[in-house]
Amino acid sequence: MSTIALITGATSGFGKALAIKFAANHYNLIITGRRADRLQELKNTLTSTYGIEVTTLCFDVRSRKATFEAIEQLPASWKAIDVLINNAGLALGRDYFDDASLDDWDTMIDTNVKGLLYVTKAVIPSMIERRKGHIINIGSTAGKEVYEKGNTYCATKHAVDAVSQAMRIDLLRHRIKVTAIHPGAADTEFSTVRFKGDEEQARKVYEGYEPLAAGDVAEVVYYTATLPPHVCINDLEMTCTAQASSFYLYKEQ
Ligand code: NDP
Ligand code: 8X3
Repeated sequence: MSTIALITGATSGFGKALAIKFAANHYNLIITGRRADRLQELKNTLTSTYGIEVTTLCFDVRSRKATFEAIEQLPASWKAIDVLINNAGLALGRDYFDDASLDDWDTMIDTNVKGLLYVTKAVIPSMIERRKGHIINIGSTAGKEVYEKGNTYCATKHAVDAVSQAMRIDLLRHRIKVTAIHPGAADTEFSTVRFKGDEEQARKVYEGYEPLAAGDVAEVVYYTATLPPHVCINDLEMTCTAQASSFYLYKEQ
């Protein structure tokens, strides 16, 4: 079997673009998400366009049980995952700390932090056994700097940054690479989810400048995944040219 990548959150945005990029380069893929119809549609497209093999796993990364069950029931040949891309995640709300919703906080923490930990813990035994593997965590510029009304989303992405550093140290002895990629503003379904379906508010986030596209992030992730075995990009922040950091975004009037 050729190289296998598992991509979480492949039903949209970065995850979908990553699936297309890796499929175009002949990886066999395990694609995950909660929306079964989108997973099936993507599987059909990838198998017919690129002639690769695709397995879909439909589960919620917030559920420890569902996550471990989904990965444990994979046939042995599919368990030999070479590249794990922890991409599933979300922001919910953009509110002052005192106004923000506790439910939104729970969902972000459970998805962005605990979900990433569960998926990784379920996948790594076969990497450890084979002394080979690459974990790529999708963080954010929000994981490097906190911004107003970003409170808990920023905290979850700071956690992704810290966990990536910790994994890199603890998995050294197993020869597993750990890369954290921190994108800035990118036009995906991210803001529609954040603003709970308010398309107008979501659209405003990307007005007046050219944001990153999902494909830009996929290119960079693919580059980090295809370096020689002795080379690892540990930490990489990327933004569109109009953005310097979480604070500085130049919008044309
Ligand atoms: P999208 O909303 O387009 O995609 C998010 C993906 O995550 C979907 O495939 C969704 O699948 C999946 N997902 C969300 N919650 C869960 C869950 N509980 N269980 C399983 N899958 C889940 O957003 P992006 O592509 O932009 O976001 C991808 C990652 O990139 C996120 O971690 C985000 O925080 C990060 N990021 C985004 C930036 C941006 O500006 N867009 C910038 C920096 C980082 P489904 O709904 O089918 O479950
Ligand atoms: C998404 C980028 O700036 O909306 O992680 O937090 S931002």
